[in-house]
Amino acid sequence: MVKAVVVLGGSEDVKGTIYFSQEGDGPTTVTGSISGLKPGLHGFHVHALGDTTNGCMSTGPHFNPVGKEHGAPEDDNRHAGDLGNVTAGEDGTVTISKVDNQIPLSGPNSIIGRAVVVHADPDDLGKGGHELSKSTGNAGGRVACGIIGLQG
Ligand SMILES: [Cu+2]
Ligand SMILES: [Zn+2]
Repeated sequence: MVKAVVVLGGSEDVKGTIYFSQEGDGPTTVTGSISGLKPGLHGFHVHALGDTTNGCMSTGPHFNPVGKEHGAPEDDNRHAGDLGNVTAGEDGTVTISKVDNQIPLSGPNSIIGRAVVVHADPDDLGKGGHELSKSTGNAGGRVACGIIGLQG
């Protein structure tokens, strides 16, 4: 079992901790919670770089090791980092429970050392018809991020 953790920061109000775990070559389980969000949907992605020297802006684009377009988690044509949306309740909190096959914690496409980014707006999952739909899902600003690190 490989485990990883992300402590989200980068904005005044939004806080959270996200956990990843993977058994062998199986799917990766994502759990955790976020608080301080505006109620509603927020894009939730793995970005390519674990670089927060310029805040969340320096984490690069969506992690995309095999050169695909932006999409929904269940699409074949998606960035590996496309984890869709999280939904904040009226109190601004989210409890995350996802399982995904494209975010391994070891091997050449490992997400260790990369970043999780939470966005201001909904991810349109590539289907919004906006010029940014096929690259970012037009999910708006980056309200929180953190670097994915190994956990014991
Ligand atoms: Cu993103
Ligand atoms: Zn994407």
